[in-house]
Amino acid sequence: MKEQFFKKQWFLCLSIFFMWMKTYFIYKIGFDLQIDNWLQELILFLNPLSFLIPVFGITLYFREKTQRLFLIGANVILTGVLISNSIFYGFYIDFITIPVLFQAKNLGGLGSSFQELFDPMFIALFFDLALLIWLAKTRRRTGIKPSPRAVKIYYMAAVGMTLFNIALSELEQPRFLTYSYDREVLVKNIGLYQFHFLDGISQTFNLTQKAVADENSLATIENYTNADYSKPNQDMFGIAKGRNVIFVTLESTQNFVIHEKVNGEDITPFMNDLIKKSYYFDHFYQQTEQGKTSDSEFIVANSLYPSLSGSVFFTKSENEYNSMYKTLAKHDYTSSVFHANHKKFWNRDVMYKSLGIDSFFDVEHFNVTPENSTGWGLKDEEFLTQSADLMKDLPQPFYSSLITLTNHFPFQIDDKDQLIDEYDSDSEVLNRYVTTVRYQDESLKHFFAKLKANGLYDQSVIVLMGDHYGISEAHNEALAQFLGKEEMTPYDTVQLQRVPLIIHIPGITDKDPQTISDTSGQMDVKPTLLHLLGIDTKGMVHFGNDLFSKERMPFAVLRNGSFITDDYIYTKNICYKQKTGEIIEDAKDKCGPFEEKANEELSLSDKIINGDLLRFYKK
Ligand code: GP9
Ligand code: MN
Repeated sequence: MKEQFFKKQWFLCLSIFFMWMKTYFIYKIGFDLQIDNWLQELILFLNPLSFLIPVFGITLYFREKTQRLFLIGANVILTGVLISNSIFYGFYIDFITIPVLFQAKNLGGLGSSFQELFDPMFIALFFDLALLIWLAKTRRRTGIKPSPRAVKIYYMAAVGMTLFNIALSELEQPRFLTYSYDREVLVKNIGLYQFHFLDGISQTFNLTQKAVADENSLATIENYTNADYSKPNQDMFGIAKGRNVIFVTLESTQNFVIHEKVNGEDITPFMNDLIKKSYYFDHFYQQTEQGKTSDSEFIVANSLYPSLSGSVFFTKSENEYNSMYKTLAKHDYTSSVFHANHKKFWNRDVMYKSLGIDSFFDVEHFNVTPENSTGWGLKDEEFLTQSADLMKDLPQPFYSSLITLTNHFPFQIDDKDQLIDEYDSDSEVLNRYVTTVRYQDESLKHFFAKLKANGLYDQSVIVLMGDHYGISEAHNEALAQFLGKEEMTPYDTVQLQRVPLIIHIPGITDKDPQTISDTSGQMDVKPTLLHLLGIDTKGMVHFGNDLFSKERMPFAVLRNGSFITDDYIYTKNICYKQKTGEIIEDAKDKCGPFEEKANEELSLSDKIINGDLLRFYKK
């Protein structure tokens, strides 16, 4: 009976086998999944089957010709899924989600590096397909339909396979499904195709959230945010009252470049010097996800977590928000963004309106020539200078956000702008990165000089913040060399999510500079700045806390569910000592309570965004 089944259904069995092997092959060569033991390897090896057996099994109900066509079609589609994920992973160290597909025009960085990322090995993924097509054409059909009993047994085996897969995963990593914020954990356990399937379900579920939400949905969240509010520190509250805010987002700038040298030369001499006259947060984490720069803008504006999939700028631009811009408007501030890219990039033109930003100076407002451009467009030096000119004519007080661009992958600058040597490692990307960071630093120096010259400097607070990482885990080997480590662990990867936050208040911070090492994150920027400007955030529905408040608990949650406190770092189901990276065995006691808080914040924030709950906020 069994043999008969395999004999009759040889085309189905072969299709499953080929696709299974191809999937495992891409798991191994296309992604860099951390596998710690044989059980994890076994799960990875088996998990494609719990998708392929049931889905390909549908064809047991088909006529043979349709069956062959379907299986060949499915092979083509799934091979496409494998290749596109592998290319995407090579660039973002992440898996494709449905919203990402709708922002395809933003995958600009991918375009320029497509050739680099296309592995000739991908061609091997088509050999089986050719063989299947040839077999389908040349081999006669057996012409016998499987008996209902055979189909039943087949599906029982399929269900058994899926349950076995989940049971093994639970055994290896208890409650892995509750860690659904981490895509790598999901793919490793339930499999790539199953992950896409779940992503589809969760996107659909999110869409229904708005319709079922009402005022009560917001009330429970307000209980949390009100209890989480930290009172401003009276010595700091309002110290910058009435000043302009000039907020510069430093593209792809990670904290590891600060106070660091290449060939004996500082990478960030200007910022190193500025830190001596500013408040500098050296344990400040970026909390962005797939929306990159747009996520960092979203976080700073709202103190809400960005979406797990895609960019909120695209998926939730129609929502109502109580952004910092809207609060500032109530205190007579005008707001503007300066960024020398097209206004539609990241859907900024639409989202900025929802956030209540008064004016957007996009690329059209700048004088851009081939001479003053590189990589992604207008060079930072020109961008900042021209922005300072435009800013001078704005009604004051203003909040201006400036987003730099030169230090963006692929990190290219002209020879004459290269002020230090490239780094020397196997990663061209990291080697060039230090030179574009150095260039950005020089541009900032000129920008400050310009602000002093045009009179804005003394009446402003100037904030510099890195938006997200620039060097991904794909360059771990070179990073380890750079940082003088043997290898990079998940603990190191979390530590690398630190970006600089520098708050410079002329006349104040130069007299009393501070380096603050409490754990903090981009979510904390909004309450911190508003309190410095003398605007209390009590009653606002947002997360994050004033970094100067004495009541604040040092804490930062990354969007994938990892979190950091002054004592611990929790990531990939491991609890580490924050200072030493030592693994803590009694993780449940130490990291457990914070894990609950981290997950609660992420889920409440998701509820606000998916339910568009701030439309019910009446204050
Ligand atoms: C593009 C700039 C860079 O306008 O913000 O975007 P990123 O790729 O870093 O999100
Ligand atoms: Mn960016």
